[in-house]
Amino acid sequence: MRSYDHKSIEKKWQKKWDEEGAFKAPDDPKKKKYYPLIEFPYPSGAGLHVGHPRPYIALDIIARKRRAEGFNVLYPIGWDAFGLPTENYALKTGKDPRIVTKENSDTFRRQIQSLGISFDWSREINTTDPKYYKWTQWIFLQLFKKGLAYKAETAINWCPKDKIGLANEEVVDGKCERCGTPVEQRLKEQWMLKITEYAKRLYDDLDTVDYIERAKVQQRNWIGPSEGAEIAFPIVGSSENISVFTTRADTLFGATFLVLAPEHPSISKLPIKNRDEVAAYVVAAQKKTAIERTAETKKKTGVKLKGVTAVNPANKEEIPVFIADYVLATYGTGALMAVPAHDDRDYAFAKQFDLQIREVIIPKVVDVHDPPIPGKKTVERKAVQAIVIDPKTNKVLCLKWKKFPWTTFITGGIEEEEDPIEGAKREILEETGYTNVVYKRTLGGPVESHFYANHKGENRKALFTAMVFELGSEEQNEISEAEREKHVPEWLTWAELAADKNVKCSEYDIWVDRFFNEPHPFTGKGVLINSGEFSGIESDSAKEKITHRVKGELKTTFKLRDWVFSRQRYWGEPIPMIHCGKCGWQPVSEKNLPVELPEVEKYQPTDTGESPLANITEWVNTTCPKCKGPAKRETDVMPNWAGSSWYYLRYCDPDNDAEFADSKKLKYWTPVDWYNGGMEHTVLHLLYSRFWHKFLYDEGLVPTIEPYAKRTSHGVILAEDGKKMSKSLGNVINPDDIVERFGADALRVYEMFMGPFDQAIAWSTDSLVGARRFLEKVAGLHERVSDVSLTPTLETLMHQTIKKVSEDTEVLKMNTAVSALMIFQNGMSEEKSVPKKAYKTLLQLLAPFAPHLSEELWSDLGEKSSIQSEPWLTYDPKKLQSQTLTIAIQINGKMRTTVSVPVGVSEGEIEQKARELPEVEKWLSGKTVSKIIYVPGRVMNILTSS
Ligand code: ANZ
Ligand code: ZN
Repeated sequence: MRSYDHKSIEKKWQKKWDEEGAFKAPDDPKKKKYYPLIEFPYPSGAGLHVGHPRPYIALDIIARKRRAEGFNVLYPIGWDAFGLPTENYALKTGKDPRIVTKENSDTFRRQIQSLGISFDWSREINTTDPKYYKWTQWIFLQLFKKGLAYKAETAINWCPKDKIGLANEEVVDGKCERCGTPVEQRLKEQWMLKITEYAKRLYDDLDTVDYIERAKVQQRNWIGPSEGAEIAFPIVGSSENISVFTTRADTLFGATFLVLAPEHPSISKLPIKNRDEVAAYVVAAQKKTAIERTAETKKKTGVKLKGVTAVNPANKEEIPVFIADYVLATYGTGALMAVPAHDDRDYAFAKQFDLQIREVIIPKVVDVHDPPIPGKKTVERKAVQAIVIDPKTNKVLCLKWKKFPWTTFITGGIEEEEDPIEGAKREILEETGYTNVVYKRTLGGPVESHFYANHKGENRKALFTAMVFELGSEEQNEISEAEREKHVPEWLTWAELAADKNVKCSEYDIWVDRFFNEPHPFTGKGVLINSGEFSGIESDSAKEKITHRVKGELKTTFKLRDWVFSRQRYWGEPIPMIHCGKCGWQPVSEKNLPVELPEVEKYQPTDTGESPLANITEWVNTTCPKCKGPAKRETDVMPNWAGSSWYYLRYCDPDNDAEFADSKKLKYWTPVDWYNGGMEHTVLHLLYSRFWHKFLYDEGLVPTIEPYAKRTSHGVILAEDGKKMSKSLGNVINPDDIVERFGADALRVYEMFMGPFDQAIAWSTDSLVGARRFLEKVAGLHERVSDVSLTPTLETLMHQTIKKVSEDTEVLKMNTAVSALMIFQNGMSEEKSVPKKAYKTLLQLLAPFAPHLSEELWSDLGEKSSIQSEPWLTYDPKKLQSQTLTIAIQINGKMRTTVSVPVGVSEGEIEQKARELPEVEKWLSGKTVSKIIYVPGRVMNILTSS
């Protein structure tokens, strides 16, 4: 092979692979299987862009490597073809979405096939094919039959432009993910899927799978378990109870009012006197999104329910009840007990409405330097800390201790009956001599402080209160001898105090915060006060005890919401349900599946927000499956997440018309061993399909509890300008042009080499040229291949390369794997004759990356079978260490330095290497080398004249 004619090579091998069915995955349970999966694409009208294949190529490398390792590999692809862009295109052009989908997927197929990816095309699927969506509908019916699909009027996110209901996940910063229009709230009857029923398992079972950590973290946060309790508050003069969800049952004694979501179902049943005012507020609240309603910064609004009083079950106090939009109907019980002393939003609300704020938790601090010593007795004390400020200088009066390296505020115990202000003044006088200080304020409630009192040999549990005083005059008494021996007073600025490492006061941060900031709630855990028999207990243990006392129930609530499964659009799977006036919602009989999407004239959603299907009366009107009376079909369709929730199962048995997939085939092929996809799908598709899979598992229809054993994610490829590639920006790179000019292999190698696989990176056609040159060099070596044996250096390099490529590809470090191949190629280029063994190794390691060229060069070597059928290479660990020698370098007989060189290098090379060393350069500068004496493998002595 002389020149590298990528066009003919690539065409030739693609044809051959296709004819031989090289990548067909036989259902052969005797063989060990491997199932890599990429997220099947949405075939858009724009065609493939160079970002699409990045994951396809990466997992193609894995797929090809696995085949070489002896696995039976299923690497499938298909089309996730329902969705808005096609529908919007149909809307604009009047073209049937079926035809548009066919054209687009034909283009995608041609483009992907030109890249030589080893997909098993015989298993291609298309979610818009009635033979496929028959089973999507069938799974929906199973969900319905198990009570996991239900219709509910819910406030949904509504995009007024797209005229479509959006799932929470499709709303980004309060705007429609597709078009950026601000989202409104609308009440709409929707099919919902009860994904919340699986919340705990979806959360817990993440421990059983090998997902990229950030995907796990995102799913965990999205599912968002919150451990707390449900506690009932009776309503005075009514049989209603208002149940609240709280994560802080320890604060129950501080619950001074209740707040209900405006949509709370009890509102209609409560004896409310101001109904009109309440109704008006409810209407206004429903227009807002959840994000707007719960924003911390927002001014609180709400309405008091006049005539309604609740009873705090802990202390039997009667407390008022409000509705406010910061409480969400869909979280917890849709009602909360407000504890303004310890919750920011409740605090803001209480300030706004002038409601009672009662502190029930105080902070607890433990001295880090002198923590309590277990076994020592604990003495409880009340104490004050006085923060004395000199208003002229703004300095703080502190004590510098003599026997300890401490700086403290003025501190002292106070007696039970003593007035704390007087006690503090007494301490100031005793310790500093200042006689004239003026009390200013107390810095919030006390803090419980635990430490070991060194001087007394006992543990202390002190209830500290901090007070601020101002120096009235400089007048100062003599300080007693005893006090002077302990410490001396000193004025410090706040900055000096902050920089002082010896501040011996565990409460310091709390006092500083309260000194400088507005009063605000303490939201941390701590010790209970004002809580009857529970006072003195710590938050964590109080939660359970108080819940128990008031007959509440410990409960875990999840942030995850049920999945809005209806779309009032056309291009989706019809929801196979029929509504009968007499029998209610009835499932379409399974034998009548699929409910095919009828052809329509216009794809415009109706102005009432109903699906275009609602206009086709001959389709809508049908008979009730139960009573055979007249009934109407559901006109909503499924969201574009439906078909992708189970597609990986269909690949196992794509043509089955009797079941969604044969159970033996599923048992053999599933779970997916390695699934790569975009991070943007983590809480959508990835979570949804885990939910469907678990449901199917419960039905005994799939063999594993999780669909995907492993999940990785790729970074997107940006345009050359660093922006997202998009048709509207005109910066899309079409792989067709690249394949035409440089070849699929160059594209493949470049996409793997361009940067770390998991990071976003900008395309660069210039850099692609480098990948192409590398392949040309590999091809160029061919004419120098001969049966010579390996040099020790090349042998070491060969084993190192096998190791590096094998290991790096497994963790998707494709860029460093390619660079190892480049180093190996470079190592060979230095040899006069290229040893055949090394060259074959290079081709085999390169084959998953650049399969066409590797096949070509392989067969040029006279090999009869495909390079694909060669087993994956292994390295010899003993041959990894490069055989290097250390040569001592002398100058005029004096040892100056050493050089390391591979075994077998020539004297000239050693000399050249030595001369490049700075130490040697220094000694030789201005001199002429007269002679070199080389003792092979040991010493080189450089002699100079003059
Ligand atoms: C009393 C309390 C006291 C609370 C306190 C917090 C601090 P997470 O952690 O996110 O699960 N809450 C309960 N239901 C709500 C709803 N439907 N809409 C808005 N807020 C709601 O939040 C749980 C806390 O959020 C609950 O605990 C409740 O306020 C509030 F010092 O109860 B808490
Ligand atoms: Zn009926």
